[in-house]
Amino acid sequence: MPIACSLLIHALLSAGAVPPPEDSWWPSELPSRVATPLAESPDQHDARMAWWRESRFGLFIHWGLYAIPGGYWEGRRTGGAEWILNSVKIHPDDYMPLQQQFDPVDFDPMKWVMIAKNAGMKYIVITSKHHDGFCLWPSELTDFDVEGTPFGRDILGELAEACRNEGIVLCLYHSIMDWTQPDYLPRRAWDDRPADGADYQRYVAYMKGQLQELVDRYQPAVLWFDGEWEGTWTHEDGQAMYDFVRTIDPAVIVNNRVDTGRTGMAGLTRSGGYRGDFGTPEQEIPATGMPFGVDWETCMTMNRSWGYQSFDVAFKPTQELLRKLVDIASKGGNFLLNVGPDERGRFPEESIDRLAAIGDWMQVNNESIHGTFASCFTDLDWGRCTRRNLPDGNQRLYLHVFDSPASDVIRLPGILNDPVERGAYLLATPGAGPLAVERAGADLVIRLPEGMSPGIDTVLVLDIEGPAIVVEAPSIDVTEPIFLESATLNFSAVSDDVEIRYTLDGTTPELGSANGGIGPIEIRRSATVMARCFFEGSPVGSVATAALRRVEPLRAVQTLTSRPGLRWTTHLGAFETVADFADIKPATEGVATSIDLSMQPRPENFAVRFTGFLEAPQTGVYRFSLDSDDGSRLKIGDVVVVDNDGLHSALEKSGVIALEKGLHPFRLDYFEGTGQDDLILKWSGPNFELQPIPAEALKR
Ligand code: FHN
Repeated sequence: MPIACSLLIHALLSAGAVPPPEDSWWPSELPSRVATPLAESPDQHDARMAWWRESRFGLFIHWGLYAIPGGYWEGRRTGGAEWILNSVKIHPDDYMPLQQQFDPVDFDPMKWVMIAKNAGMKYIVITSKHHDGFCLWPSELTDFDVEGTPFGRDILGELAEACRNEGIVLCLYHSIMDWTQPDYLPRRAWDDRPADGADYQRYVAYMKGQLQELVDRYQPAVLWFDGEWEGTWTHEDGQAMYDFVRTIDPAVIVNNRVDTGRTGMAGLTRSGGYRGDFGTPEQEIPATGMPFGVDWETCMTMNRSWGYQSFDVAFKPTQELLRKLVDIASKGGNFLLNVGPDERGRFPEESIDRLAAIGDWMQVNNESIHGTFASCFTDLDWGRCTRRNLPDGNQRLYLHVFDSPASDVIRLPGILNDPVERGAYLLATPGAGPLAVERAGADLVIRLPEGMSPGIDTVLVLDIEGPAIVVEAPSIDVTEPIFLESATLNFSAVSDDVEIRYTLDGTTPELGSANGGIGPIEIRRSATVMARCFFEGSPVGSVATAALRRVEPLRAVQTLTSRPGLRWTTHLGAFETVADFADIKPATEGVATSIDLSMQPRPENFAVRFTGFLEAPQTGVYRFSLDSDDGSRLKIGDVVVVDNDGLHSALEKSGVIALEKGLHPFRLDYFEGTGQDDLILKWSGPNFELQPIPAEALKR
């Protein structure tokens, strides 16, 4: 490198102006959106998702007619924000005239975009249409849109232009549920508009027509669906909608609320072919990172409301919001932080202040967020870690120090990589000279600058040789936690440079304990297995535990005869647990050779009970996976094998039981409250993987 150039780089470094890593774009141009085929390969999928993964941070905007009442109705403070039509039970004929009051004279799209950009946000998701059905763009398909307001301007069009000018990516939220569109079903209970002429598939066609308008006019990079939970929207509708939008725009990214596979507010996507390119945890952050390759984005309000409510002043402090951003990025997710503009088109001052403060931090530290991926550590007691790969094959760790550790050092537990010779430095002042990095067994220890007070989050940078190798608890590989005659154990760790030691009596493994690295271990008695890694003679990482029980199989029952199929009964009522319908007379009954909801008597507030026998094809250990919305419970004989009871959105639980070959009394109770309904029961057993229970195994 010519001297002059190296001096320039040195000057930049010492001035704290660290050139961003090569693989980041910001802020000069929009990212390249990659069009891929519907049946895309993993590499094609990665190419389509790249800009979104790189972004890590976006602005959510909930704005519409509901900003006018802002949580008040007929002079009363009702709350409800964007849900006010529903929560105050307002008839559409009384709600829709708000259209004539919509005149946000202070709407300034460039101001909105610059607030987002200066906060370090890379995309904006705005509600093109929320549940009330009002459209923020001039639609050819309805008069219930912005064109029919005193304001009249194309809000989405103006925002799209401001985004393009500033290198911010425009994305659109679009609600499937629509409380005012005449073909949408179900009607709200207080909505007495006749439903007999309503045609739900005509509504789906209307929705597709509007999505075509939005794609053609504004080219949203993400379609953020919502309101998928009412029973009228099916998995088939969701699959078709995903395919439709990915066909009209092969580069578009679609969230998992387009389909019906979202696991409630936890937001992740159930297995089984449910569509969606990323999961959507809402108002919560997953406790740990996700398996590699699972994309997700937490959406969250700054206060308690998505839509504007003047009295909702419970804004989260800047430190809390910023640390959520860092926590999410350290788990490999995106953060979609919401603002609800008021009826004049203004962001609340509290929102502006917090975004500006976050922007001050991002101005210095944005490379520790943009383009990074999840931490290599499960748990750090002083903060979080994000990282990126470097062109030379090394890895850059960004160490986010939230709280000053007592001893002025931070410990990186179990990391076997050596630091590159440069050592560690403060991202904010890279030229201030390296920080001492020492190896302490399997840990690296970094000495913090004297008296450093981390404030909201102080970022240290440490480059390590090669991809991170971090030793944590070994994994104890065993098929099931119960066994009949014997069980086979295998132990594994992330590196061959560590030894694995284990015990079977629940005591903590020592260096002299049994060696877990010499192949499968067979046990024939119940055991509490504990395993730990050792590096250069010292323990490293946490202890792994597995309780394994030897059991006797449940005896099969002898019956004189059995016929194919389970008996089912349905029961009507608003239940909260499966016990609630135990004594309610059946409304209908019949026989089923598969477990599904084809017999459901109505979309909501019903229960189904399946009774009969389950035929175990051979003696062995069986696992049952029960996925339901709402509650369910599976009993075999007198054993509750899976208890998935209660009012909840889609949730999967599983349980194991040892069965003798033959027939076993079987009872599955399920109830549905309101919204989405699902009941999926699968089993696995000796020599077969998880699958639906075949008809030949269901008797009565
Ligand atoms: O009902 C909506 C709500 O109004 C808001 O849009 C949130 C944001 O994700 N989504 C639904 C509630 O889960």
